[in-house]
Amino acid sequence: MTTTATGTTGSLAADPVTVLGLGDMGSAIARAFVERGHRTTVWNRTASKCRPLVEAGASAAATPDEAVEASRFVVVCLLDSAAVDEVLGSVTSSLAGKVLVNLTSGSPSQARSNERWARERGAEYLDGKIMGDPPDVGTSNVSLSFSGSRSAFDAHEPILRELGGVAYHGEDAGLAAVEFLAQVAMGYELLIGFLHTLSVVHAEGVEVEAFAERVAGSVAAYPPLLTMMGKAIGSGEYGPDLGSLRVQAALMDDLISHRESLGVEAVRMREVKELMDRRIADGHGEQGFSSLFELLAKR
Ligand code: FVH
Repeated sequence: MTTTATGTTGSLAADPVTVLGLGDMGSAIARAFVERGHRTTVWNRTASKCRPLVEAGASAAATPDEAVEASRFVVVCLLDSAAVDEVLGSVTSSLAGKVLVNLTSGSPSQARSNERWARERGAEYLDGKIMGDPPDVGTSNVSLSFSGSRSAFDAHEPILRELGGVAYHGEDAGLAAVEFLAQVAMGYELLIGFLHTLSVVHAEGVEVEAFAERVAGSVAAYPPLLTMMGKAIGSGEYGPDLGSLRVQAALMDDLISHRESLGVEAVRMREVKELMDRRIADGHGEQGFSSLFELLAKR
């Protein structure tokens, strides 16, 4: 039995949509669809989370089946892949001809198995990954990466764009997750390096906040370097970006011994030095930092 606060059948203006999962992100997505005039059906394990959306004009379904039956365009936004498996696994009604858009974070292999699952049931599958905060859904501060069915993406790109900026990464359903996990990892790689560096500054009694301000200024120079290194890796031509490895390696010993003299972790700097030494030993001492990629990448 589906209910709506307004007693009407919802706004008929735009395509009907279904949203499974009304956590912080799922609720923001459902609200964006309601506000843009979609006849929106929602379902959530904890049913009370449907109330604010029903008050906004959505219809609440009592079961995932009922929610799936309500629309051809079905969005899933749950905590993790285990929750997706559980909820989709409980669906018995036909998915034939439907478009399943999974916006739950997860791995490329999970996305590929979801795509197989959906295709075996006659549904088109789009895997989407969200970068951004729930309050920003519907603005360009949220970016969504998609992969999977090209025809589904092309057909439904306008509705996907109602959630934020979108990018399509290819028919391989795992590619959006590749992009997402890499972007998230990039953040952690950068920020853990920053925290390690702050621990050195702190150990020397330098004011961390002021140093962070200075770094915020100096890292502004990095974006062009990142693109340049990408190009170098693409072409295999490694110029002396950041200077030659031979010169950089000489500095690393001081950097490591300084940290160790302060009792601060040096494991990451040791990794960098070890890679530099190997690349120099291989005869590439005049190349730059990007050439270390040759030691990291699985060729
Ligand atoms: N929130 C954010 O800032 C980030 C931004 C980037 C993308 N993430 C991803 O979005 C997915 C949903 O995250 P969320 O923030 O909505 O998460 P919660 O508010 O914790 O809601 C979780 C929903 O999942 C339901 N759920 C959990 N386990 C199960 C299960 N076994 N069976 C059915 N539903 C399940 C939960 O239901 P309930 O607890 O309300 O009953 C919520 O609907 C996520 O992948 C982020 O990585 C968000």
